[in-house]
Amino acid sequence: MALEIETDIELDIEDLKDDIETTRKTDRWSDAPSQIKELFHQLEWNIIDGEFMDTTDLIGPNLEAGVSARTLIAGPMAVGIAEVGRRFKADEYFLPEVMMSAKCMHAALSILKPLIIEAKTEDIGLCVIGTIQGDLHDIGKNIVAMMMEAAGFTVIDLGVSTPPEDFIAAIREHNPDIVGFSALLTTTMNMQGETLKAIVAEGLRDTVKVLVGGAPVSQTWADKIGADAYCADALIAVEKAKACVQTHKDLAGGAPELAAALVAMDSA
Ligand code: B12
Repeated sequence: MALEIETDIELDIEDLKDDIETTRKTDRWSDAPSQIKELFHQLEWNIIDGEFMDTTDLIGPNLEAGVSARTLIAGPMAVGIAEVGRRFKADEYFLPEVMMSAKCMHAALSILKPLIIEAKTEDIGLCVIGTIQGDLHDIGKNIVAMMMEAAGFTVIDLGVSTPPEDFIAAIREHNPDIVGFSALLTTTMNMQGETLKAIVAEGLRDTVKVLVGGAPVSQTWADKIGADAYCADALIAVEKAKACVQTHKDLAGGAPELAAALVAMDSA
């Protein structure tokens, strides 16, 4: 049984700088053995520094130490890329640095993906996910897709810049329980609404539960466009997706009771 370490950490972007600089003092991974803490720190910093080769080299020792792929993704990898986001926002990093860190995330995720799929023991539902048209950001979407796989969903990933018609074709072909839209730009988040309108126009709305996410997205936005749920991160996405196919499986996509029940999970 692979080691699962508590990764439900507060990623307050404003506090992250102090937190990263005093990382050993804050002891983020308090329930991890010391050897694993060191491996986590190295992985986190290699992503921040965009050290592509070293990042991939660090995955093996972490796995050999017994850490699960899921813990690595939701833990040190998520913290590392969040710090990159903070540096970009603060003009400490520019696009080349961000692209190096993104490359590290992609390489690490592609090593971990087969392990996540292999470890899957149940099939609880089907999820179609994609980054919305015009948007090329896919790190967060990939993390959500992998966490959903790890939780027992079969995931059909439509990739980046996905036009509404591709979502519709995938719904017709795969009959998913869940459809997920990712948007990272204020200029593309509107396409979440447009894609949802297209799903409604095709008469498919009540057959799917629609989850939305991405940095500029919020609960207010999800309410405005009529999505079933906003998910702030991959762990919340998994919890809400599971609720959609288990506790609330009899509620149709678009039902106000479903949206209310999923919002209530945020304060539970
Ligand atoms: C990495 C990055 C890039 C990389 C993308 C690499 C890749 N393959 O993804 C590169 C360098 C290519 C890039 C390009 C650009 N970027 Co950029 N980028 C970022 C950065 C630094 C990090 C994003 C990221 O990966 N975060 C880490 C992941 C794990 O977090 P996340 O995406 O939020 O995902 C989590 C949740 O949101 C949620 N979630 C996400 N998707 C979904 C989907 C579903 C269904 C659910 C349920 C949940 C969910 O779960 C995820 C996991 O926990 C952000 C800064 C930021 N703070 O977000 C800027 C940022 C998004 N980029 C920005 C900009 C402006 C751009 C460019 C326009 C820059 C340019 N001048 O060219 C281009 C746009 C290209 C395009 N057309 O899409 C701005 C957007 C500002 C705005 N208001 O719109 C940001 C916010 C930076 C900033 N502060 O200015 N970028």
